[in-house]
Amino acid sequence: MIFIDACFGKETPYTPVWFMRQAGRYLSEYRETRKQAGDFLSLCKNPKLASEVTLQPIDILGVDAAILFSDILVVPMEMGMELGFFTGEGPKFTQTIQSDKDLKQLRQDSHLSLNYVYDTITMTRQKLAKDKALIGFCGAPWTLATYMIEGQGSKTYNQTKKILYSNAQFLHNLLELITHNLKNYLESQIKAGVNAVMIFDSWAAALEESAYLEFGFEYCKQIASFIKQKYPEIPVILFPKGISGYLDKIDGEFDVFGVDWSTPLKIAKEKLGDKYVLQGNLEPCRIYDEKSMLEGAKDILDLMQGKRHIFNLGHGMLPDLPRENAIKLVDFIHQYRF
Ligand code: 1CP
Repeated sequence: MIFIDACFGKETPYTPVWFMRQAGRYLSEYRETRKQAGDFLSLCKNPKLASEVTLQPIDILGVDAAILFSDILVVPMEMGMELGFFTGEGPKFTQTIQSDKDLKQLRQDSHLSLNYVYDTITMTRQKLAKDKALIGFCGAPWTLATYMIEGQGSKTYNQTKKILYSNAQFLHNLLELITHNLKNYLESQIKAGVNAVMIFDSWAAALEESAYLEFGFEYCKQIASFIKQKYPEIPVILFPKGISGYLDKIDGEFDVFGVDWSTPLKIAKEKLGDKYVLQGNLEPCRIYDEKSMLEGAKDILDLMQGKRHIFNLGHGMLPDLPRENAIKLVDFIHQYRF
């Protein structure tokens, strides 16, 4: 698999490419399958339909890897938190985690209730071409903790940060519990058939450097080490979004560093390019305009020269991006010669 070879820094005939959130509302096929499922959570819990959606970008765009269709929030949900997805508002938990009593009620073994995810993986791996990789994923402990404490997405993360600065031990206890759940969850995904795993720390930039290293990145590293020690053949990708100010502090046992669009790729290459394969980092909004998109892609490819690089966006596809351009982008990357 070209994608897996690239994750380990091996030479490949072309730069492999996939897009974060490549399955989603910008595809009419996705909207149709979601309608069939009823709603977003029912789609996640229906292995046959979730597998269909996972495969759509492979057929439509021709990307080199599929990413499991699910959501990072199924883990807190199966730890015992009631979750709803509301149109226009996004995900919301009915209760939030505020006290030791709340913490005690959370399950340690949520991975035993996520069979719908593993069934989606097995079904998808059976249908996926042998040269295409299947990526499994989870949210990072810090990013999940923000949803569990705030109850929903947040602009300021003030409740989570209030706890961080006034009751650090409580936050560490929660992060440890989430980390424990995620290790077992990713291991179960690997046993079900994923070829690589990715940890999304989407809200890393909410924290100052010292706080992120202690409450965020440390737990990503623990999960990565756990996976690498047991499954050295499975690449681990970390995506801590928005931490370009202290890339020199990044270390740990993982294979690929996901570069977000706000980080100049040149700087990521200088600071991390020898230690990790880099994945990224086209600004997704460039896809609105073909010329801007191809210019941005060319700059990235010319900088990386087809070495130790996986092409991706610097964050997820947006619901109104034109699919025709996304198809052209994949072609452009596959045709590019250095
Ligand atoms: O159909 C819909 O309207 C629901 C939109 C949607 C989709 C398509 C949500 C709700 N989740 C997903 C799928 C999803 N989520 C994937 C599928 C695989 C793929 O990439 O194609 C993945 C990997 C995620 C991961 C995810 N969910 C993240 C981390 C990645 C990122 O984009 O930063 C986060 C933060 C979430 C939470 C979430 N789920 C959905 C929404 C709208 C949100 C964000 C809420 C917020 O703004 O806080």
